[in-house]
Amino acid sequence: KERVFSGVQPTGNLHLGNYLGAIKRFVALQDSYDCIYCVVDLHAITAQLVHEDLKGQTRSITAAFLAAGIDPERHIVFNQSAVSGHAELAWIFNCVARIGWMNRMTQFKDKAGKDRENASLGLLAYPSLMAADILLYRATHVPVGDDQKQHLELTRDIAMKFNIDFSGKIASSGRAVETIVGEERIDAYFPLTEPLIEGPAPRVMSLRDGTKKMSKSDPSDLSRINLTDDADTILKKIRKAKTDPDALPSEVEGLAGRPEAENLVTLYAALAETSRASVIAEFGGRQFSEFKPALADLAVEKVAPMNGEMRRLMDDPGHIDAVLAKGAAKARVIADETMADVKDIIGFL
Ligand code: AQP
Repeated sequence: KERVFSGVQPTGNLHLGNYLGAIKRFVALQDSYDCIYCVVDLHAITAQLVHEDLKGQTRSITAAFLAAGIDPERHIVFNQSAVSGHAELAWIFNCVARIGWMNRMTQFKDKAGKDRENASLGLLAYPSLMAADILLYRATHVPVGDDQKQHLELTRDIAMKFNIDFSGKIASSGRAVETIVGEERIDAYFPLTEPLIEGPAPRVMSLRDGTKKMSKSDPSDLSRINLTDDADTILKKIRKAKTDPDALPSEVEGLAGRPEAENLVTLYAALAETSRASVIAEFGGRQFSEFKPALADLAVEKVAPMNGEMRRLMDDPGHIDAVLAKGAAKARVIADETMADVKDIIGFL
């Protein structure tokens, strides 16, 4: 079976964007791939070094994985810092990647803001660590939201450069995984990972501004629906969601140029597991005052069971820690093998 890797940062409450753009897809891929799902705590310290409760956040993301339906027995669930290969391979990739590649990343520009000189070096090197996460397991597919597309292209660039720079050694190591047919044929060690960005809602937008993505770090809690929100909070947030004054259009095409309306219809469709066209067939021509309560009821119906299960799991942190430790042991077996190969290919004694 081909291998899937993806990660989520323990940097705050998970929201519907994380769920619909990533975690729901993680669950669906379990039947067709060997899956490795990671709570990426090393990434969490790139933008902000000190966290009040990093352990609690790590357990909470793990609880969300399990509550959503990820099976840690059949697949691997662990936290990144428990497997040292991530940091080790990231260092090597820091020497493969070029500074110019990192400087072009839009996430770095957004997160560093105007004061770039003061951003952590880790924030600049974030995509290098992400490439290490994926390639440590030689994963072939990575399910992510649309915001991660550029980082995945960089992962491919890093894999390609490593494969080319060390092609002779890779060929003689007997560990080549594939031969790339392009301008030239080379023996590759790392696969060129495919992003899996399709899915019902690869880019969920903020409830306060339809042009910004729904984000954990948005200062306004009204901008997102957290998986931990109760029914009243969800109702309130959807009631207050920004919209334009017009009714919903009678055709899907009518959503163009109406980002807030488009976002709410996309959310409804993703939650109901239907198409936007059928949402419009049902609600087209109706006012937001009618559509919003229906959307809120649906969101509550979908979020509440997961919320309950997360709370139940969080009552037993010992169990969550045991799941992570077991997952890390399984991950380490694959990671150690890759690191031994990589060290040999580079020529470390
Ligand atoms: N709005 C979104 N729509 C669809 N998918 C999304 N993802 C994040 N936001 C959206 C996807 O969720 C996965 C885990 O995200 P992460 O925590 O690793 O990364 P992030 O992009 O930093 O998440 P946030 O919530 O947006 O946090 P901040 O505010 O720190 O930027 C990823 O697959 C991501 O694509």
